[in-house]
Amino acid sequence: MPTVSTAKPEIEPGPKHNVEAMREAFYERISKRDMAPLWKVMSSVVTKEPVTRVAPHVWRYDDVKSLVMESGGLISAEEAKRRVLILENPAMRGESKATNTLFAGIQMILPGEVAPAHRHVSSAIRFVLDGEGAYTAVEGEKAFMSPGDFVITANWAPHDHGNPSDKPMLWLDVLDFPAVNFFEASFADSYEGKETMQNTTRGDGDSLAFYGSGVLPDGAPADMKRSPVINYTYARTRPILDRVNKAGDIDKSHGARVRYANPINGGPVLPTMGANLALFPKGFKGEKYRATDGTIFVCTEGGGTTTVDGEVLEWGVNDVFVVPPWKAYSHQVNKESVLFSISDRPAQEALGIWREDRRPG
Ligand code: 1HN
Repeated sequence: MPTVSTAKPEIEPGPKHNVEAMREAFYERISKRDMAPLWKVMSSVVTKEPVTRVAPHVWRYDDVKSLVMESGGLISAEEAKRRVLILENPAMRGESKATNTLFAGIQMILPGEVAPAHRHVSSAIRFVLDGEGAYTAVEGEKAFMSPGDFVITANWAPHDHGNPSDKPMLWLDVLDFPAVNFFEASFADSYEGKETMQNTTRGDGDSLAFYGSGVLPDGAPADMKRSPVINYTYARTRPILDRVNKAGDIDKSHGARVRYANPINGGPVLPTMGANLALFPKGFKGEKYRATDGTIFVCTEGGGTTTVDGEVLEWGVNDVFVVPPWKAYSHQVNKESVLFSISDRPAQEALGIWREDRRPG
C-alpha cells in the first residue's frame, strides 16, 4: 500500500520580511534540478495577445534584382544547388526567416543552367517575377513558367529546375522550413541519391488538366492534404480577378480576392501555406484588418502603400513586403493594382489557433 507522508513541507512560510529571500533560495535550489516556478513567467509564456518579433519590411525589386544578377557572376546554380538570396526579416537577421514560420528568398536561374533534383519535408512555393520559359520539374511534371505563375512543391516532392530560354528567370521562393524546424521534423535528400534531373513522365499542365478541370483520373483519391495541381498560371488566374471585380465582390480590406485552392476538396494548396491573389480597384482605400498569420506580399501590377501599425510601406511591381502577425494593416492604391500573398494561415487553422479581427482599434 502506498503511504502518504504526513511530514510537514520543508519550507514553511516564514515571517513576511524573510519570504522573498526564502523564495529566491528555493528557486536556486530547484534550478539545480532543472526546474523553475511557473508563476514567475506565466504572463510572458501565455500572452494576452500575440507577441511578434517580425518587423514590417519591404524589399524593393530594383535593389533585389541587381544584387541577384550580381550573384550570377559569383556562383553557378549548379554549384550553389539553389542560387537564392535570402530575404531576412531585419528584426531576425541570421535566422533565414521573413516571418517566424516562413522563409523567403529570390532565386535566379540563368540561360542554360540547371538546379539538381532534391526533395525535403519542407513544402515550397515559387512565385515568378521575371523571365519566361524556364521550368521547374515537380513530381515528374515539367512546368514552364511565366511571370505571376504560382507553382507548388509539396512535402517530399522531388524537384529540379532548368532554364532552356535565353533570359534569366527570377522567382520568389517561400518555404515553411522554420515551421518544420520548430517541430524538429526536417528530412532532405538528393532525389534517389543522384543529384541530377528527374525523368519527366508528364507534360506541362498535365496536373491542372487531370485534377483542375471538373474531371479526375479514374480512381483518384477523393481527398488530398495538398493540391495535386503544380502550376496555377497567372494567365488563368488573373482574368478571374476582373470577373470578381466586375461582379462587385470587393472585400473592404482585401479587395477582389481569390484563394488558391486544392480542386479536390477546396482546401488550401498546401497544409502549411495558403496563398491569395487580389485586385484593388483604382482609388481603393482598404479598411484596417489584422489576423494571426504573418503574411508575405508581392505586387504583380500597379503600386500603392500598406499602412502597418502606423508605418507606411510603399510598394511597386515585384516588390516583396511582410506584414507581421496581429498588426493592423490596410492597403491603399491610386491605380488598379494586384497583390499576391502567402501565409501560414492553413497551418494555424489546422491547429485551431487562427484568428482575425476586422475592426482593430
Ligand atoms: C529549395 O529547395 C529551393 O528547390 C529554393 O528551389 C529555396 C531554400 C531553403 C531550402 C531549400 C528550390 C530553398 C530550398
